[in-house]
Parts: sequence; C-alpha cells; structure tokens
Amino acid sequence: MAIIDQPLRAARTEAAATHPAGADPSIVAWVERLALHATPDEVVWCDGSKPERARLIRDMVDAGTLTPLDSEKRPGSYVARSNPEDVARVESRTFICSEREEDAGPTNNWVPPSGMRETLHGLFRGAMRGRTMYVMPFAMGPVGGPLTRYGVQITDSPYVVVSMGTMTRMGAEALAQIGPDTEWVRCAHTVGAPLAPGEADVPWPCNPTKYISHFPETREVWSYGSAYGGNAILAKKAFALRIASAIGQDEGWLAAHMLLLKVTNPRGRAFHVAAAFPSACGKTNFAMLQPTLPGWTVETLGDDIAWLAPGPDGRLRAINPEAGFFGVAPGTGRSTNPVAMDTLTHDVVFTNVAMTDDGDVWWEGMTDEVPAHLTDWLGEDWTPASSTPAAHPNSRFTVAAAQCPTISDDWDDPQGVVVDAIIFGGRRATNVPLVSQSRDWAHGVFMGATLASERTAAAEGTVGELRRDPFAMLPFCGVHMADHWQHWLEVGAKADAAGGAPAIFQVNWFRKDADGRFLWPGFGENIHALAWMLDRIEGRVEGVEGPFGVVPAEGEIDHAAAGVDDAAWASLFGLDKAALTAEADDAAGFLDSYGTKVPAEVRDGLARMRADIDAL
Ligand code: GTP
Ligand code: SPV
Ligand code: MN
Repeated sequence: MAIIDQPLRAARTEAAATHPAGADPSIVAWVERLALHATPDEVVWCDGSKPERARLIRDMVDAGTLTPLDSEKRPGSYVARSNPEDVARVESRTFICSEREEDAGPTNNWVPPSGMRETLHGLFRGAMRGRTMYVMPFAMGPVGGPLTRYGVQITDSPYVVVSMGTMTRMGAEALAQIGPDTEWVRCAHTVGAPLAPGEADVPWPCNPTKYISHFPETREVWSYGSAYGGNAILAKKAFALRIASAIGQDEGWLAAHMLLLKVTNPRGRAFHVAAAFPSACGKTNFAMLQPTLPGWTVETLGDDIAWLAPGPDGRLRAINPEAGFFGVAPGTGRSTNPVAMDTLTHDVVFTNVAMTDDGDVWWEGMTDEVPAHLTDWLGEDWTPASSTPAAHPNSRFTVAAAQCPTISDDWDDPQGVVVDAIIFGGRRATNVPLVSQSRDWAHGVFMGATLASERTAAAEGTVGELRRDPFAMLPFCGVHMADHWQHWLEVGAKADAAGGAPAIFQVNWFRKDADGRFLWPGFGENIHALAWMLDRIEGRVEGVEGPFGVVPAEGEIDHAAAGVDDAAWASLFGLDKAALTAEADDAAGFLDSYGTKVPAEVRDGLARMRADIDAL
C-alpha cells in the first residue's frame, strides 16, 4: 500500500492552487496527497529567497524557537534550544526498508516496506494539523551539474526550512531543474505534534515516538517526530548518504561520509583529498586545517559528505553535495579551528549552545577562560561550579559554506574535482599508527571496512567504547555494508584501469599515552601527516611496511617541528604484538558478522595483517 492513499480530489486543493508555475506535476500530485493526509492549515512552496528566510526567522523569534544574538557581536545569528529529548540523530529509530532484508544487511534496522508504510500512514494522518506544510525543492550539488541530484522535502518545521536553506541549494532554481524525466527523491518530514484548535505551540515541537525511515528502491525518506539534524534535514544523511549509497550502487558511483579539501604544496602542486572520519572525529576540523608547515596551504570544499563518480576520463571526481556546514560546536575555538571561528562571525543558527550575558554564544572549548555566568543549553543559569556542561556535547552551528574564509574556488565546480587521495581515520587510543598508506586500492578498502572509533559524548552508547564503523558509514549506509565494500572494490578497479585510482591512507590523531593524554597535538599539526601522504604520491618520501601498510620511514616527518619528542613519536607508531593480535581477532569477528558477502579482497587484507603481526 502507499503511505498516502487519499483519492486525488477533483477540486483544486490549497496545495495545487498555490504551487509555483512550472512545478512538475509529479511534485504537485505528491504534495497534494500529502497535504490531504497530514491536513496542515496551509501549504507554502518555498522559493529559497532571502525575504522568505527573514520572514521565517521573524516568526520563530516571535514563537520563542529562536533567540536573536547581539547584533554587533554576532549579526544575523540566533540560538535555538531543542527539546532536551531531541538532541541528536537516533540510530535506534533509523530504518532501512528495502524489499529484501539481505539488501539492508545485518547492521541496519530493517523493516519490510509494507509494514513501515502502514505505520507511517497512521502516524502522518493529521500530523500537521494546526501547522504550515512547507514544500522545499532542493539540489544536492551545484544546480544543473552532471553529478547533481534533486529532491523535494516537505516539513512542518520552520526551523528545518531555515536549516535546509543553508545546507542545500533550496528553492526556485532547484525546482526549475525537475522535469518529467528527472528522478527526484521524496523526503517527507513532520515533527509529529499536531495542534488542536486554539492550542498554544511550544518552542521546539517534536514527538517521543520517532521514525527515520528510508525506502532505497523507491528513493523515499519518511521522518517522524524529530526536528534535530540528520533526523530532520533529510537532504543530509538520509538522502546524500543512505539513499545515495543505493543510487550510487545502481549507477557506479560512491556516496561517502567524507570531507573534501584542496591542499597545495610548496612547489605549487595542488591535490584534492577526501577523508572519512566517523561522526565527531574531526572532519570539519581537518577540512579547515591551518597548516603549521611553511609553504603548504589548505582550502575547504566540504566538511561532511562527498559524492565520488568517474569523470569523462574515468578518473574519480568528487563534489560536495551540500551547501553548508552543520558542525559540532564544543571543542571549536581559536586555538583548534580558527577558520571555523571566522566562519561563525555572522548569519549562523546555533542549536543547544550556551549564551553569555551580553548576548553572545559559548561552549566548552571555545575559550580557555570559562565565563563566570552563562545561560546553558537548557535555558538555565550556569556557572563554572555547575556539574553539567553549558553546551550540549552535540550542540551545533548551521552556516553557509560560502562564508568560510578558506572555501576553495572550485568547491562548487559542477564538474567536481579529481580526487588524488582518500583517508580513513577514527578515534583510537591504541594500536592504530598516526599515519599509514595502503598497499593498493583493495588494501585501502580493507582499511575502510575495518575502521573503528571510540564513542564520544555526541553519540549514543557508552563513551569510550570501541565500535567498528566501516567507511564511517555504519549509521549511513542504505545498502548491505558488505555490498558497499564490493562496490568500492569495483569502482576502484575501474578508476585504476582508467589511469589511476586515488591513493588510500589511514590516520589516527587520537592515540594516547599511559596517562590518557593525546600523544599527537592534532589540528594544524596534522599537516605533517598530510604532507607525507602527498609526498608519497609524488614519490618523494620513503615508507616502511608493517601490519597497517606503509608507515613513514625514520626521519621522513619532522616530529620535533610538531612539538612531539622522540619517545612520543615512537609511541605513535608502537606495535604491541598481543594488542594487535586482539585487534585482528576483533576485526575477524566483525567481518564474520557480515557472513558470506564479505569480499575475498577484504578477507585477504586481514590475512596479510595477521601474517605481519605474527612476524613481529
Ligand atoms: P560530524 O559533524 O559529527 O560528522 O563530526 P566531524 O567529523 O566533522 O567532527 P569535528 O571536526 O566537528 O570534530 C569533533 C571533535 O573532535 C571536536 O571536539 C574537535 O575539537 C575534535 N578534534 C578534531 N580534530 C582533532 C585533532 O586533530 N586532535 C584532537 N585531539 N581532537 C580533534
Ligand atoms: C553526524 O552525526 O555525522 C553529523 C550530524 O554530521 S547529523 O547531520 O545530525 O547527522
Ligand atoms: Mn557527519
């Protein structure tokens, strides 16, 4: 059954009456059926204009959803405080509803599409009563580009409209691209909080029941009950990763949870690098890296998602499908990420950060000095003596990519950029070296497949617990994970045949000493590892083979210049046979959980690692 089974009324409904001229009939029909089912008070088609955004923001200030910040300190900027029960993506309520369970794989919550449609049908009925239904046509990627895809999201949350307006190219231009032959992704969202006649609204409506449901075959997303981040900005993780991983598998390209940057070496050669780190593991920071090594420059193309597709010459090209950054606030400060701080000077919507008494924002790690008094993310008085953080650990900023001072002039090139290197990295206190290179593409796929990270407070689960997060895609893969690996192998083999797949590396900025202190300073000093990687591509530096592939030969990285002494440097590459054997056993168990679908190349990667460990 369809989620929306209302008959199309002969009479023109509000939705049909107000749709912009030229809207494709397939969109109008979908919107009309949804409006009849969810029964909003009105339907508004968004044009993505500045006056529209200004109007929505004014309404949200009036409703108490947004608090304006001081117009001198942070012009055009606002703070939103969410419902304390709605502060992050909820993986346990995220579903992949493919026709066959084996196409979702063991690491997704699978529900048969018919059952989920029935559930959603019930939940969406009347869900928008008393609210406005907004219709947002949007482009993922530069409008009109060859890699660009289109979608339409409906929502009853003005906060989500403003967020989508920053995070995507939303509005009239995108709508004009959708014709009768355009495949567009249907994204239906409601906060699930209908209002009875006369009932007062709350600043952050949501519902304790949440469903973030994906139908990969029919390219649909249905989200109920949350207005936060990836639960509600359906263009982001839901479309650009979960649905896009299914589209990419059908069409021969890759949807990746990767930042994208351009780095120019002292000899003036530019490289493009895509890097997959799990959530809250440093993508935004690395994308905005300020090199401490003279002569190197880094420019930003994207901080979270990249689509990699073979170009006309067969080499892999990448675009950032997004148009904004939805970045983690805590830990972002002048000393760690000055570029982000400069990006955040105006026109930002902050969510769940703390406010200073003079109308500015604050979060843990923004300044060394902690303000004597704040209003915390819950709206309560806060002092340094308080036992809870002032900002929620997953508090975030939403800001346009174009206002990032290091944005690269090719960030919105519709053709994308040729990818020279791919990096995988997680948060690992032990075992994994600072940097290593894969022997070849297949070994790189093994590295990606066995990527693991220790959980942070920003994620569900126990802090510090290790979880395998293949390709940093565990919560974001809309297909069977092992099929995704096989797909990576095939795409890489084709790129190799066409004259060169990107080189693949692994990094770990988070290794700790016995006292729990980071051995590596990270942030701007990460350029040392990046420079070694790119020098490897040029054949300028030597490496040494080991269990993790090729690590820098003695003296190839000037660790003293990064402020790291010889003992710490040795520890960053330390190989403990017993710990590594346990690591390999853990990886083996993890691969086994995917059963017979695990590609032989990935199993070979583990066999080689075991042999290298045994030889230690
Ligand atoms: P998502 O938006 O959730 O996908 O996160 P992300 O991968 O973009 O992570 P982000 O760059 O926001 O960093 C998250 C946390 O990691 C912040 O607290 C950073 O300060 C910290 N971090 C980033 N880079 C480094 C680094 O090189 N070393 C250390 N020690 N911490 C880092
Ligand atoms: C992540 O969790 O990886 C994010 C935030 O980038 S969200 O958009 O909420 O998924
Ligand atoms: Mn992310």
